[in-house]
Amino acid sequence: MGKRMIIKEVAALAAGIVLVAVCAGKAAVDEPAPYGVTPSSSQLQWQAMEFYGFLHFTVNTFTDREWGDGSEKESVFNPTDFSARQIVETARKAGMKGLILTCKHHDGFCLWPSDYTEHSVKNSPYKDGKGDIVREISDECHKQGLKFGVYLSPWDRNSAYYGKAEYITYYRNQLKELLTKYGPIFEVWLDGANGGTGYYGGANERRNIDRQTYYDWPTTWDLIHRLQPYATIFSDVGPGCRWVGNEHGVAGDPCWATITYPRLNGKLPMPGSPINRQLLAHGTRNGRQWAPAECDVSIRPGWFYHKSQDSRVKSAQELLDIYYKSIGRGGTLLLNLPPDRRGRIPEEDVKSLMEFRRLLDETFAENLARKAVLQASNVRGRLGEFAPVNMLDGNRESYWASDEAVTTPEVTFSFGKPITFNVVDLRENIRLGQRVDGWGVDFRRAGKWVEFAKGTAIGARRLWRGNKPITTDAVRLRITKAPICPAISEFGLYLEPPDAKEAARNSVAKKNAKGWKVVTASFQVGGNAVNAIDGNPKTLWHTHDGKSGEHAAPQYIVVDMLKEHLVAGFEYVPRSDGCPNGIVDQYAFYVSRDGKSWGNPVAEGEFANILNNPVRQEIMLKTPAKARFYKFVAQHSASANHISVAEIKIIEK
Ligand code: FUL
Repeated sequence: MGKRMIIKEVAALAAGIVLVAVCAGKAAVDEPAPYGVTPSSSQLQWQAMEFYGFLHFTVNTFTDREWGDGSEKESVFNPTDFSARQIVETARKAGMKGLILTCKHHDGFCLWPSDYTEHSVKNSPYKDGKGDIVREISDECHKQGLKFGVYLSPWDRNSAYYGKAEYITYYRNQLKELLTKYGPIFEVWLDGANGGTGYYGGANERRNIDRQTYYDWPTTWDLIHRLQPYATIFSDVGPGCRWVGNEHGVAGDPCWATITYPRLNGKLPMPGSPINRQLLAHGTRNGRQWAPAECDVSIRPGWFYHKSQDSRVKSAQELLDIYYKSIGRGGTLLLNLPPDRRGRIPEEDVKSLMEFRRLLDETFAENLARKAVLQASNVRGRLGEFAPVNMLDGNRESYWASDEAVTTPEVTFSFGKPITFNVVDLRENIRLGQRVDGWGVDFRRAGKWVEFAKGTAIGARRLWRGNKPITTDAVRLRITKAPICPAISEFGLYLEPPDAKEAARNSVAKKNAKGWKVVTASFQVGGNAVNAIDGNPKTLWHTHDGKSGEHAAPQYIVVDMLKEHLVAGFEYVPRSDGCPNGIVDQYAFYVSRDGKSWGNPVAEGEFANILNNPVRQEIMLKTPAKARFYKFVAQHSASANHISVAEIKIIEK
């Protein structure tokens, strides 16, 4: 069918509505056959939410930690001015369509009065033990029109059962409580962090489990499906949606909704198995499973509230950049808003979110493509069911499709008066699978086509953000590669307001003074220990040498600050090149006035969750100490048998 059909339409919205109406009765007849694996109806609903929030709130909020070890007393959980209304309202005003609450994080503390443990709100001072945070947040979500989801950490550092068979029953019992008492649940969030040291009912030991077999996940997934048939199950391996492979909220480019997981001993990998992060970020073209990416990120460096991070809330422009790299690459965006010790979203965070919302609203207020006259190289059907104007009606269901054999059709958008844009917005009708392998968008300059944007995957949504606004009288969309006819449901051209791209606010960085010296380091290659204090996070001190191989933790470095300083704390900056090797997750820190007598460490502990979220770690001393020398000991690395340090910085009083 090589015919070249020219269809002219004035793209008035009214025309779009008429065409959709026609399409409703007729679509099934000549609709293109679905391609490859396709989403379930709950996955489609989930995908349409696009943007929703995470609430990390528990004992950690009060102990200033990222991971509790399970020994926390219930009495520490004591929000002074908790307001589910303020939290949900903030999320709603930011444009979020749902909220997922950490009902139980790794420390095992339950935000609802579970019948199966004493380690919960019922033994906390909050509302004299009569409170139920899960109830308050879920009720408020339903009241304000947001969906509600639950995070129930499989790893429980409090439970004496953990590591034994009983724990699985305990875990499922808790899941049943959450899935039967709090209304509809849109997502169940199953974390991959698992096993290791913990309190475990007072045993204080390391418990390792076999991630493939211990949890018997398929039975738990069935339970979830039975109790909440519309809930999407999140984990690094789905089955509903997949982790994107990082905690920066950034999807790969391209990011396919389908994925083929490599088998482990002939079986599908289970949550927490080591899966190549690039595979998670990109998915697999024509993959076996529909498990689209969910991009999780916190508005602050940590997942829980820490006062010390009040000045490091992501700016509206930083959030916008994440939006384009997550939702704009076909994923969903799960943005964490950590309530503070009052039990409210802090003012700084609200301000940044509202500004972010304003920038988004201003950007997407008007689809300039609606002003165009459209010409398609090919249109499927005769009654306009699949006409290109369907791409302008804001409806994911209606779409432009070409005849069966036409896989590289084009549409030209001609404007009576020139328009100015810098953002392109594309969607496929994913109900029919992910069909497009290549696309391009051009604009016309002095009668010639100039390429503006191009890519491979489209999927649920593809946003392209140009650096400079383009003024033009015509734009062309080309589908350049597809195995079958495409089904494009939306096409938009938008102009961002000028302040959308302001330079991202710099977070306050502590600088090492020039001239400080490395006195000694336990191991270094060619003097590279100095890289830990050179102020350049791109250069590393690492204990991996081409000749002698890897040198495992513990490793230390001693630095002379040349004169006495009042040391209030220090920062460990992990490598940021995407490679996890050598990232330190346990440390000790010493100070000395003379470089000879050191005494006990002035700080010691874990950099919790650093592997998944490799951001700089700020550790404050209990009391500032006068010192000329400091010693940083990397006691354990989270990956590989050596250690790596981008920077160690001193925070002065
Ligand atoms: C991780 C956890 O270990 C973090 O603490 C946080 O909850 C993050 C969203 O998931 O795996």
